[in-house]
Amino acid sequence: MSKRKAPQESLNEGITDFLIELANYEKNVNRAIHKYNAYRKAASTISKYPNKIRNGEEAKKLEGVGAKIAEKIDEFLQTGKLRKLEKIRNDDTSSSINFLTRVTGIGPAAARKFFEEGVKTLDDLKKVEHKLNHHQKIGLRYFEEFEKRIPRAEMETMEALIIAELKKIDPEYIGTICGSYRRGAASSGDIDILLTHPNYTSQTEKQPKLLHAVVDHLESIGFVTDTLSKGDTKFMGVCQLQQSGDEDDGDEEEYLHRRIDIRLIPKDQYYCGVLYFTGSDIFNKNMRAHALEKGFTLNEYTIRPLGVTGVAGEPLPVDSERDIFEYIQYKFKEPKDRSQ
Ligand code: DCP
Ligand code: MN
Ligand code: MG
Repeated sequence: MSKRKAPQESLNEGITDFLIELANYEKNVNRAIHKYNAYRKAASTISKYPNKIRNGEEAKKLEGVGAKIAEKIDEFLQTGKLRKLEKIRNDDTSSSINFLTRVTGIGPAAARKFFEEGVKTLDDLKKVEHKLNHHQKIGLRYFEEFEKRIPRAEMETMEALIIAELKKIDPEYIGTICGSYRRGAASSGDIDILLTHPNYTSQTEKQPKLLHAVVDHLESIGFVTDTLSKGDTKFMGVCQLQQSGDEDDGDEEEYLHRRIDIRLIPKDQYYCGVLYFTGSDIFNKNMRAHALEKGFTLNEYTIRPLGVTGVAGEPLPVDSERDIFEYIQYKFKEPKDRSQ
């Protein structure tokens, strides 16, 4: 999971930027996840709108844009700013809490707790390092590096390396780099890897070794540098590409440390996992809503039919992403068209 989303590029960038800033404020400071979702949804529809929005009335015709957001759009277009945002930016509590949540491992609740203890800045955090848990300490150590997005070319190099190493451990591993990279993004916030193996299904025993063998191997070649958390099916950590020897003229820049998530998924649930972790989160929400309308419940593991009483039945067999789209009669979308 990456913390900082790429800014939306569109004709209406000013509007989508302020909506995303408001969304983050609602999530991090107020812990109002519904408001966060509402602002994100409005920003997403507006970023897809092909014309330059002239006023709130025009925006209100779009899905997810209500009267209150339309009003803010009018204020922004007329004055070039938003009083609400100016206030939030100038408010010590809001700006400090918002800042602290940029450290991986510090969520809205921890940020508020630190703030109440007088901890507001990176320097403050360094002074109370003993109060941070392991995840937060790593977040602090690599703060500047994790703030930088990963260029697609570097993602491609990491993909090639990871897939090649997987095959060395066991040629039967199946791995897919999902997230924004799979959607074709020019840059990504982190690396999201999904992993499965034909010997591992929801009917067999848990096989944490399948995950740990990969993590240990990536560590042994110096690619994985730190662990944030490691469970039976999910690894969260840090990785770094090594500079290749050939262009070693001394002033070569080192690669940055990057956030990496690896998930091990039973083979029969793999494509529901790939679909979910390819996202975007907004696309997932819309597709789930559509599934419900068609009488199915869809999550990161399975798709199941809903009976007349609303009780979910047995998982349906899935052998590809397309299967899932077909069950719910949803027009197939290539990953690059799944931003909403
Ligand atoms: N996801 C989701 N809902 C969430 C979090 C994640 O549906 N609340 C899914 C969709 C995301 C995917 O998981 O695309 C990966 O999560 P990331 O936070 O890594 O998001 P992206 O990879 O899309 O963007 P980024 O480039 O910022 O990493
Ligand atoms: Mn991620
Ligand atoms: Mg990602």
